[in-house]
Amino acid sequence: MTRPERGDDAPTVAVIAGGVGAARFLRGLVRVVDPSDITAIVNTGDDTVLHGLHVSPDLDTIVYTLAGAIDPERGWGLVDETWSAMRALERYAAIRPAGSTAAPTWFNLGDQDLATHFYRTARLAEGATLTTVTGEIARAWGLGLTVLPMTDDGFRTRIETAEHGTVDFQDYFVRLRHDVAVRAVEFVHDARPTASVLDALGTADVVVIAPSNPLVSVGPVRALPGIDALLRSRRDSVVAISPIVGGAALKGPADRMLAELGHEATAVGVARLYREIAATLVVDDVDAALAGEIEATGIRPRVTATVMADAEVAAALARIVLAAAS
Ligand code: FO1
Repeated sequence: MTRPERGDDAPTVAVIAGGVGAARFLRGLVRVVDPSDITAIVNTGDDTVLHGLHVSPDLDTIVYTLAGAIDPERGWGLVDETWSAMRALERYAAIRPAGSTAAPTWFNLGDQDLATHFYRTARLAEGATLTTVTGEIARAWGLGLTVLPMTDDGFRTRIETAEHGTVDFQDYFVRLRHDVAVRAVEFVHDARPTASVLDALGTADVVVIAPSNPLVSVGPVRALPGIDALLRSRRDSVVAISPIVGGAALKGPADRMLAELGHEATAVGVARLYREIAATLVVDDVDAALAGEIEATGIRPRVTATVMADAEVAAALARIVLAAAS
């Protein structure tokens, strides 16, 4: 791996991030920009509490991916994971009284992954902020970039489904296998962005909106007070990457969710969602024919390969994104 060049003109970059797509982009960006010049601002609307443990899936996906420790098949959790604790829980799940939610086994926490949730939960109980604990976890995994939760306050993404009422995000995503029709997305919070998030988004040379779900990954960050106004005020140096390629999401339910909530499930639909906060939308080669329609929404299209099969493709994408901002 070639080390990124540092120089007076090396840009500082803030990346608004969800989980897998953002993690893959960051894996390329750290090859192009010195990690100490990168700040990832990560969605915490997917966070959940299981077995009394605070689980932050998007933060962990980013940390594990950049540490080279992610399970490449699943895109979440650790590679070479073992599942003894989950198997041991089955004993209690079998005898749990009706109405109890003790010993949930629908959300898989691997034995090594549990250590991260133990540490995070214990440090939060000691009074540390999620920002501080996330910094400690990133340091434990040897990361050079700054990883920030979008807020230190509580924030729950809730999904209104046609068949199961309104449920927490992980109930929708994992328990119901995101295989149910979505009627609405709600953000339940009284949260503020942290000072470090506002500082990173205000001072970075370039802001990138990663190829994450615009509604449930980027949406929570945008729902925090002041974020959209800040992005609008510096729109010219904000570049978004479409997570929709050829009318489909590479991972997860973004395409179906966009359509169900009245948006177009194409790069044009993504352009409409971002045109006020970003000057450029990077779209995949397969969507080249949509460039005119994207331009007509008021955002400048940049067409290139966005499917990050490996870190080299991700690095090439990162170079193009940075060039598009300048
Ligand atoms: N996703 C699943 O589909 N099933 C799981 O059992 C599961 C467990 C899990 C544990 C830790 C973690 O950090 C992520 C986990 N995920 C699981 C992924 C997670 O639900 C999603 O990646 C995000 O919340 C959507 O961005």
